[in-house]
Amino acid sequence: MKRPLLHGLRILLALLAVAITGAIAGQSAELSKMKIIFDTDIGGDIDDAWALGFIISHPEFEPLGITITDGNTPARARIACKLLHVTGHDNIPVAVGRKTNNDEAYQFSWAEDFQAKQPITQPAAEFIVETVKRYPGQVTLIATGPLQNVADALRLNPRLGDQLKRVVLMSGCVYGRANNQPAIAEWNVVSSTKDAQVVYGAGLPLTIVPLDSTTHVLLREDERDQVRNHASPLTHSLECLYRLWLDSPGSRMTLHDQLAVAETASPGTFFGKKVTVPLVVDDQGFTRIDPQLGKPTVVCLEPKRDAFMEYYIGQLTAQPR
Ligand SMILES: [Ca+2]
Repeated sequence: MKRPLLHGLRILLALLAVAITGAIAGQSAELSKMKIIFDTDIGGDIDDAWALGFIISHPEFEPLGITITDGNTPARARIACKLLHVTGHDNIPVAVGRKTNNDEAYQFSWAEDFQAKQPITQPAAEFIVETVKRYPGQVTLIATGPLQNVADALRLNPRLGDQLKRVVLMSGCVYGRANNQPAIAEWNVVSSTKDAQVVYGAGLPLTIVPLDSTTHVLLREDERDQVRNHASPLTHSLECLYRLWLDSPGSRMTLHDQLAVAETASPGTFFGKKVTVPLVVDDQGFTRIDPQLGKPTVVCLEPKRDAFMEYYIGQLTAQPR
């Protein structure tokens, strides 16, 4: 073989080796990511949008899809679609759950004319069932809204829990809230109590982040400034939605849903205490300990506020401007 030809062949082989190594490395990085489905009532309280921002900016998550629950689900879905589109995540599908009313919320105006990314036609519950089946034992479901979609998925497949890696809910109130306030029937439970009863009673690998924890974690103005001043497409969108949500200048976001995302990303890291107790949802929407009827549920307590906030804001502001 002539020398130049041999040299060329060597270069070609070296390039091929680099390409193969890169592909394997890329594939194993993808394999090691945490597969998640995020079920959300985005567009009501502000924490859902900021939780979705957390999810798409987190390098260790592989979001398989976003499912939209409760109330005016098509309008909520437009917000999720727009947030994904403007941040370059058109590849993440959005599936819409059943519409339970025609409510309007100020945040809906942010995306009311948005068309560039559309939800998929498959309903949310079917999407959950099929996606979990495709990756048995690998998917973590994070749900931060009323539980219609998760309950509907369980109605379609009562054995769903056997295929799920983990379910993390922002949900419930077990012992009481911040500032020694008593336990209440928490919104995500009481808005759709029968669905919550299905989910809590299904024997899922269930962890909840309840009001006991979340009511301790409010956004400070300097922390909002940090996010706003980063001025990326993501943080700009989150600030726009925040302004639409504000009903008075003194309002502050409670980071309910983001704490559930943080617990998913790094189990236990941001809570001083986790207990496993037998929980039921009663007919009034309270999450109560019931040793006879309750299913074992991990409850996250004593949030480490500052460590969590540093981690959270660090993720939101790590995105390119
Ligand atoms: Ca929510």
